[in-house]
Amino acid sequence: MILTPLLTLLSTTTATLGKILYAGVNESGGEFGVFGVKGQGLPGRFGVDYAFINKTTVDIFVDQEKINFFRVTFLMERMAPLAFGLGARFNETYFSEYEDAINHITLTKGAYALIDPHNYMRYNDPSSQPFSGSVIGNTSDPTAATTKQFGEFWGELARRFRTNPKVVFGINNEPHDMPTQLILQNNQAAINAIRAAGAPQLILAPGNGFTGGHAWTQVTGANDAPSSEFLNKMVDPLRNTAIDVHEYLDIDFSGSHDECTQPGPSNLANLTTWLQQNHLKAVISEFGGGNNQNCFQFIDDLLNYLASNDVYIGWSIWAAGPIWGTASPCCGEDTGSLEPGQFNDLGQPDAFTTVWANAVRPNIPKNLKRSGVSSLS
Ligand SMILES: *[C@@H]1O[C@H](CO)[C@@H](O)[C@H](O)[C@H]1NC(C)=O
Ligand SMILES: *[C@@H]1O[C@H](CO)[C@@H](O)[C@H](O)[C@H]1NC(C)=O
Ligand SMILES: *[C@@H]1O[C@H](CO)[C@@H](O)[C@H](O)[C@H]1NC(C)=O
Ligand SMILES: *[C@@H]1O[C@H](CO)[C@@H](O)[C@H](O)[C@H]1NC(C)=O
Ligand SMILES: CC(=O)N[C@H]1CO[C@H](CO)[C@@H](O)[C@@H]1O
Repeated sequence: MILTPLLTLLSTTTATLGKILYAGVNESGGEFGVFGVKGQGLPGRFGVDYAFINKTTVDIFVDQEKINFFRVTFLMERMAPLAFGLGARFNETYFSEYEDAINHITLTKGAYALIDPHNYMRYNDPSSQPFSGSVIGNTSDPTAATTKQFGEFWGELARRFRTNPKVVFGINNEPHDMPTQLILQNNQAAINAIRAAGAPQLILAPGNGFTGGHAWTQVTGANDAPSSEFLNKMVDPLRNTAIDVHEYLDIDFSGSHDECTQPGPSNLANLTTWLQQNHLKAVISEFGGGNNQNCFQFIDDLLNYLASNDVYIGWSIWAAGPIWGTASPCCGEDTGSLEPGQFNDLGQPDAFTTVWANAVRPNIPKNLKRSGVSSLS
């Protein structure tokens, strides 16, 4: 019924589209306000502890910058409260606040929105992310949510968005320090549930090691198998799933240093080969760099590399969002967030005026995907 028209759209590709289909920015804030003490900020106050977007700045990004892609973070412990457990029962207040943000981006502005449960594939204690909380599907941990529950959660989320062609489903933010096979299982449960809900949109699936592109073919954590050994085994009946990759350009790939020293192109080379060999595509949904010429060059190099390699279909830089204040989501106190109209910790204009203007804006493709169901092509 609903599936049929969307599927019809899915099969119509437009010849004039560029190779990079999606380009944009992270909208971070929906996961804020829980850090420190266990239970802090749950459920939290909208507009105080957490917020999703500032509609005015989304409008600036779409109308003036012509981007078409926003990754919008939220916290699973708020969407599926601990009192209910992970699953299909949502906090309707939080959901409607989130839906309002997604609808503004997609229905009002016509851009694509990547739905991002910002949970590191963990659930039940976000107070010390990325390390707190039980790993989803850990059968040795009686307090852990199960893979089945994770599927139920995704089935419900997908059901609620299945008629909106402009959403993209991001399975989870940055899994790490867990068996790579379990990431595959959880990803597969999400894919199955999304498709069973009748939702045909693009899905982005993460790997291990904070889904770092540079480490795709490497052991991560204590001794977790490389993402490359398992992430080519996912099955999507609609063949509309891509790999979700994060790639920072500083010394330890964390995005916490001012200086860029890790070149994107050479660090992504093995991932690129793996994607080609496995006929897969990827979106770099997080990257970033500081407010300095060296980083501008590194970002420029990265975005040029993505543009010139077929396997990459999109990117979103970390991060804008309504409640960063002067805090720097990336790369030093002189950077600040990418939110238009704000200031950095030194009281100077934030990264929208510096990093975005120097390194991102010149790389925004003109022929981004503007219509149709989110897809690989
Ligand atoms: C749902 O979220 C709202 C807004 O944050 C909050 O006031 C309410 O207590 C939450 N309900 C549950 C069951 O968590
Ligand atoms: C799974 O749970 C067990 C028991 O709590 C714990 O020892 C183990 O570290 C957990 N595994 C992961 C990947 O977190
Ligand atoms: C890329 O693959 C080669 C060959 O397997 C390996 O020697 C090298 O360490 C890998 N590079 C990275 C960054 O993982
Ligand atoms: C939203 O963004 C606009 C434009 O930068 C700014 O003037 C306004 O203060 C912001 N609103 C909030 C609530 O931050
Ligand atoms: C630079 C930066 O803030 N990177 C962060 C990107 O988001 C993930 C998830 O919140 C963090 O782990 C990174 O530190």
